[in-house]
Amino acid sequence: MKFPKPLENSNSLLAKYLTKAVFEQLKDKKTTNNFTLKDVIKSGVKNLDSGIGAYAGDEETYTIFATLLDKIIEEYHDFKKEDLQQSNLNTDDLFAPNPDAEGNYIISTRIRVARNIKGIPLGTIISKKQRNEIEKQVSTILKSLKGELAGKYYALNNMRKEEKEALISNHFLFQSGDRFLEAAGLNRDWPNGRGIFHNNDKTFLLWINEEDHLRIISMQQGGDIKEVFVRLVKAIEKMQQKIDFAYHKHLGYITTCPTNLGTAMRASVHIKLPNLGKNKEIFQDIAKKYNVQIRGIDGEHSKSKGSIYDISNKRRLGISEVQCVQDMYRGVIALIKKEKELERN
Ligand code: ADP
Ligand code: DAR
Repeated sequence: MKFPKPLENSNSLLAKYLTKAVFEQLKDKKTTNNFTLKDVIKSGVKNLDSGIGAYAGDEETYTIFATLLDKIIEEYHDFKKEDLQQSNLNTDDLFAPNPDAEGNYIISTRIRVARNIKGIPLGTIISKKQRNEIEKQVSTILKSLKGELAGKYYALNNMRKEEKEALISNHFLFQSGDRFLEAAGLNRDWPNGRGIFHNNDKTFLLWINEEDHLRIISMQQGGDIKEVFVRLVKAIEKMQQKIDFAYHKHLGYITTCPTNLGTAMRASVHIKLPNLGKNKEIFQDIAKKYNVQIRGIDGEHSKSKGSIYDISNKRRLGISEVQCVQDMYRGVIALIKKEKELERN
């Protein structure tokens, strides 16, 4: 393997931390699942506009390639090697009265966590057989859920095009992976082994074999963030009664992308902010101050539509799940306050 020269034209964290010395140290290493340095970096080498540029193939990747990944993780999450991840799913610890009870700004709230099954390779190198086994195991557990979480599983293989498009347009279903995920090998055998479960109210959803083995999702219209969090915790507790998830005392929940490590949680609102949309600098300053990320409303790398933005916690590692939601909440409060000020000008 030769040093990937194209990285010299990239501003990704991969480009920053894969020095010639680190490359020489890691170029012949591989995990017991034969995940190599080339596998770790291929998405970032192909997509020079990556922010991170690296993906894992299994839990071991984070140990074998720690010389590179620890630096990326430390900078992205501001998380030191000696820090430990502290999980807290106690919903009583969350202070989040609805910040928009009148419904003038917040369209919808969604909180998700990623989970991967202990001992099974991640989506980047999982075999077709292993992926299908996950689909069978997880969909069987989901079909046994009762009460508010009861619902139906839809394998992408058997889903009609119109059904799929309707779920995507309503923000319930994932689209086939973008070029970053494609280059990482996450779209292999698409749509085999992929599917979505949702309860009858479509407020609890679970994705199987998208970017991670599971994405556990709670979502609803409006800004009752606490209610969304309570439902998510209930769903997580049900799933972890039956499945042993990959967890590390330093890195927390193990995920395919280093940006999702730790809580693996993204808590977001879709929110109408027309005036902030016209004052991008103020918008970005508030987002930076409150550690929130601004996205478009049709998934990562998408654009805002109708002055509606996806606002979510940026930090996922080194803070607890309650703090992730609290980060998003505080950011939303500050953004609504500024939007109201700008309305008056
Ligand atoms: P994630 O990694 O959390 O899944 P994405 O940005 O890829 O994030 O979003 C996945 C899907 O979830 C997209 O269809 C997006 O429109 C939808 N989504 C994210 N946040 C919200 C929200 N607060 N309300 C409604 N839909 C949402
Ligand atoms: N686009 C890749 C991944 C960034 C985080 N998003 C994920 N994991 N969906 C990048 O390196 O920018």
